[in-house]
Amino acid sequence: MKKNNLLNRRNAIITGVSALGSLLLNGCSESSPPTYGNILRMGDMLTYNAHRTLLPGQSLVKEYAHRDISSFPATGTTNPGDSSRSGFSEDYERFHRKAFADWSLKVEGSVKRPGSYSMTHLQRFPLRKQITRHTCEEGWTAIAEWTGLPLRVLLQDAGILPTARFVNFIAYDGYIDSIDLLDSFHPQTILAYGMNGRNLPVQHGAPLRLRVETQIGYKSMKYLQKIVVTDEFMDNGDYGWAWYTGI
Ligand SMILES: Nc1nc2c(c(=O)[nH]1)N[C@H]1C(S)=C(S)[C@@H](COP(=O)(O)O)O[C@H]1N2
Ligand SMILES: [Mo]
Repeated sequence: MKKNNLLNRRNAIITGVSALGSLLLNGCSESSPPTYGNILRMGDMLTYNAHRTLLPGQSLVKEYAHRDISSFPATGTTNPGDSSRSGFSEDYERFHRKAFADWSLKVEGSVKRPGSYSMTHLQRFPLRKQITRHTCEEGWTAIAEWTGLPLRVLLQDAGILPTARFVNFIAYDGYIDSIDLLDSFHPQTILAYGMNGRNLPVQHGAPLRLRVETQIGYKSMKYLQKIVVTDEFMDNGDYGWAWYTGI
């Protein structure tokens, strides 16, 4: 490693530590994951601690060029409107039949203005496009371009309360998960309605999915139904996987 790189790296770490310091002062970050203490979830501690100590909270993951876009498998639930498969939702089937025209995203919990956002409303916010690599815990990766609004923008529009600490996501197929505020306010954490320049396809989470680029693939929830902001951590078990899986 060249001396310059070393110095840059050292500076990045110093900046990171001081950024973390100011976040701690603001009560915005913690050095232990909320699953700390649960013997079965000890793995969270390793990645969470390392990330939160060494990386500036808002450091960006790598973004790619259009020529890097790859084929993209669909995994887990690929259509909650299919009654012959697990994760079936009658509501989803109804929205799907009308091309999601009357679908809306509910936002509840520790926000000043709980309510629903239609797709037209969501698409009026400033958008972000990013070409990123998705890493699935099954061992494959794929690159796509995502279009959506930063989660931060939605949380600020709903008026996130100062007591809030976690953002929970509920999907039509019954998937429930959460991320902390540092990841929620990360510039690349977006609510995506577009993939590779088209509307998000059903197998990839239509009409709206989460992209948490700082963590492994299963945190990027598809088929979003509702967002609930909470002051306390709710442990949904993550289907036996780690709650925090920083990459
Ligand atoms: N609602 C929901 N979200 C989900 C899943 C799922 O089954 N249901 N699978 C997760 C996993 S394990 C991965 S790797 C990605 C897969 O996204 P893709 O189908 O677009 O490749 O979505 C994640 N989000
Ligand atoms: Mo995955």
